[in-house]
Amino acid sequence: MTASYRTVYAFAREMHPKTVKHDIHYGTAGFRTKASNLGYIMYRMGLLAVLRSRYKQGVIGIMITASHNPECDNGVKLIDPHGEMMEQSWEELATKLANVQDDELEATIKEIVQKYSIDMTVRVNILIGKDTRPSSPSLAKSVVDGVLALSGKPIDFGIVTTPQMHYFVKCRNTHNEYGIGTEEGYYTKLVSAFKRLRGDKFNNKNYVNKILYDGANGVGARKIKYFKERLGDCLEIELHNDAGIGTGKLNHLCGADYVKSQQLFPTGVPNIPNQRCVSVDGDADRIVYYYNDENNKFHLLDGDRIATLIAEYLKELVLACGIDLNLGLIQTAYANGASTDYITKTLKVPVACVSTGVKHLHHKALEYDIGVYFEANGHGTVIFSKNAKDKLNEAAKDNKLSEEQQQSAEKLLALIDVINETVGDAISDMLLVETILNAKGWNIQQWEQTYTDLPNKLLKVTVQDRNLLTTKDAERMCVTPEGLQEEIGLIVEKYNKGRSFVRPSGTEDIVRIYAEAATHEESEKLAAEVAQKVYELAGGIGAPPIIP
Ligand code: 16G
Ligand code: MG
Repeated sequence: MTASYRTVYAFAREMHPKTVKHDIHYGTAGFRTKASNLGYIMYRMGLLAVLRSRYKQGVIGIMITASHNPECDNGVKLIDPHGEMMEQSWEELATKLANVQDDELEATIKEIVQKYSIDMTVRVNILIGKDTRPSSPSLAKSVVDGVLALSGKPIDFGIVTTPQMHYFVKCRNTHNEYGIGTEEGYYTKLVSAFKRLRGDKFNNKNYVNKILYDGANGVGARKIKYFKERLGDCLEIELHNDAGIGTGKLNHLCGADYVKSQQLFPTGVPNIPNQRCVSVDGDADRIVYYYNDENNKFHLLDGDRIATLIAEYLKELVLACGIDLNLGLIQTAYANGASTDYITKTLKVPVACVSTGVKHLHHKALEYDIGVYFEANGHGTVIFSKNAKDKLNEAAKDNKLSEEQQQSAEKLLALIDVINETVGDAISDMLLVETILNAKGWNIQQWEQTYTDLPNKLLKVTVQDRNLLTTKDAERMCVTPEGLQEEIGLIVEKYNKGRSFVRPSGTEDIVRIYAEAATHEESEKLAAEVAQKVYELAGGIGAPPIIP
């Protein structure tokens, strides 16, 4: 025991010394910064994963990725046994372990072991995955050293998408009840459910069985090839932005985050009028749909659109089954006001608003029999409770029910298998959307016509210290700096259908501003006015924002 603790320090000192003086925090989605600063953090997260795994008596996952960030960044997050993000109470431990001096590592570990009464003799497996960033292989090596230093067993899954990692972890911990915990098992589960749902009926009415896919030059481009092989004619996927390791510009002028935040068509995808396109992000856990019309006008169908499409379809199927299941939709303050209106007033599905970050949405969604959650940026999934699954399984076999009822239950069961319930999964979400569009016989315009988005604008302001800005009410209200919320209120009042909020980013040293209003010009002006106030009252640095 003592020996392994000594290894911890020796490994740190000799191979993974702390190289950054300032503290770094476990943020919204783990640690994320310049890849060159992450070696020792990776090593320490390897250590933490072993502690967490022994404490939870389950397999823990580690994903190395910086998602939609530039290629020179990287990051790391831990995945808990059910395949969800690591419990929040351990984020503090992660931050502490990341920031202590090398010679304090042993003592910090001992403290954690004591506090949580961790049995350090338990054998544990840690699953490790990484995205396509050139820095990922060496960072993975540092993670492995951390796992070995505390006598855990690292299992390397190589290059995988973030949602694949979440899936693998859940499979291992459910002894493959959730699915087979290999890449092959993942493809087989999703593709066979998709084929079951599609049957031999496609090109249903206006549905066109072809999609252009922007892989963001990342892991999403690699993995879609395995889907293409298996899907065959069932869904024609034309792949673009598929650069190999280190050769393409990951997320540069392409990918889901670029398309959503810039509201622009990506480079590298052919511009064909009215052609349905999708972009995924650098670790393939986000997806957005879009097209250019015949006048070359860009139309975006983001996470809110996907959420409403899914919620509507699920509601129809649940009604057709005649089973009493409660369905809820979870959004964040970024959700377009028009989508929230449509969901509550037209679909009559209850909506909850929570803080930004997948863990908050996921957590809330667990309160429903069927919880649909999506961030506007395209990250989201659906979770089905055990109660829902049990009832559907019964209904599918219940001969007292009508044929239509039984078939609807069967459809819902197949949908569950297309969905990656552990976390938002771009490719799984795409298969789900394609299933629904095909079932409805809709083209992308028909989907878009369900409601009209309010024009909106995202801005950011660099500030001295983003922690000075605090919020409440699911980030919709600003608490400090004093007076800022009142000022925002006064500005918003001037705009027709105006809404705006500000929040400190959890991943960058900036404050984000969101604004929506009746017209494009108004939304831009509103965002800029609010940005100016943030700059003034929250310690903006650099050039002040300009009103258009
Ligand atoms: C991370 C979050 C995402 C959130 C985004 C906000 C996860 C897996 N990802 O990418 O959900 O929308 O951060 O970024 O939780 P921000 O705090 O910089 O605005
Ligand atoms: Mg991502």
